[in-house]
Amino acid sequence: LGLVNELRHALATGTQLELHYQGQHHLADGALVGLEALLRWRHPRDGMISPADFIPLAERHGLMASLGNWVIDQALAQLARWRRLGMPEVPVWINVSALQMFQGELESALAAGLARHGISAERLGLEITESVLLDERAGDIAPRLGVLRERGHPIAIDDFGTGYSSLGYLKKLPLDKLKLDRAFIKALPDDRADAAIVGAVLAMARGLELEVIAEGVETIAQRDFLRAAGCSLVQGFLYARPLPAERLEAQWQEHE
Ligand code: G
Ligand code: G
Ligand code: MN
Ligand code: NA
Repeated sequence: LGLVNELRHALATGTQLELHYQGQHHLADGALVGLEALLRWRHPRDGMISPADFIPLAERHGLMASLGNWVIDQALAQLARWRRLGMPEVPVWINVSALQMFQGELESALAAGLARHGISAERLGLEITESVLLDERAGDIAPRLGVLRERGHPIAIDDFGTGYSSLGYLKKLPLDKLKLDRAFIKALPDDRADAAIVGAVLAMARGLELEVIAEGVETIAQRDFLRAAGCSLVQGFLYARPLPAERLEAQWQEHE
């Protein structure tokens, strides 16, 4: 129970939690088109704890709604600050957990946050992990995502290709983007199966008029394969690592 109470404390004070931001780029010219917000817990004793470790804990102990609301508020506060500083006005994308989706407070938390910080919904994208669609409650998701998208939020399916869900949902859900999971990118360009899968996903996405972001792009060879295959957007260490807001600001100021 120690770690849970420490997470409660971190949430109550807000001081140990941070969002880091990773660029999403146009493959053609490297231009920044978006930022993914990635949650970090800077634990005073244990150092950085990955969200992969503490999000399940938050979910088990009923803390996910407040953690999710903290992320929403923090991302919107950051967008407001960047606007004041005259920084690039690209959308920030937050990750939305299954529990946040099913608990049903997401819509009101988003609306309240946008109003509080004076940010329009177009600036806050929502990444929904594909595994959410496996849940038996997933039937309710399409109309709810429809409402959020009508309000202006861009919507992406995250970890695409790993959720073992039926492709039928691509027809039913209101989506803007597919984020192709980095498991498929890792062994490119040599792995023929991965190359075939990536090519097929890109062809399908063109037909469905969805943009694809390839995740986890680390090498020039991967980038060149993706460019030749017609992928338009990329995210990964080759372009940028997730960085604290201050580091990004410093980079932007250097490039001015
Ligand atoms: O940042 P990192 O690459 O270690 O992320 C690990 C996992 O945690 C990823 O699956 C990512 O989607 C998830 N994650 C990161 N930040 C958040 C967040 O704010 N909310 C949720 N629900 N998941 C997040
Ligand atoms: O599940 P989701 O796609 O939200 O997870 C994003 C995770 O991927 C984050 O933990 C982020 O740090 C990580 N990540 C981002 N770019 C790369 C990359 O190029 N290589 C690897 N190995 N991980 C990456
Ligand atoms: Mn993501
Ligand atoms: Na992903």
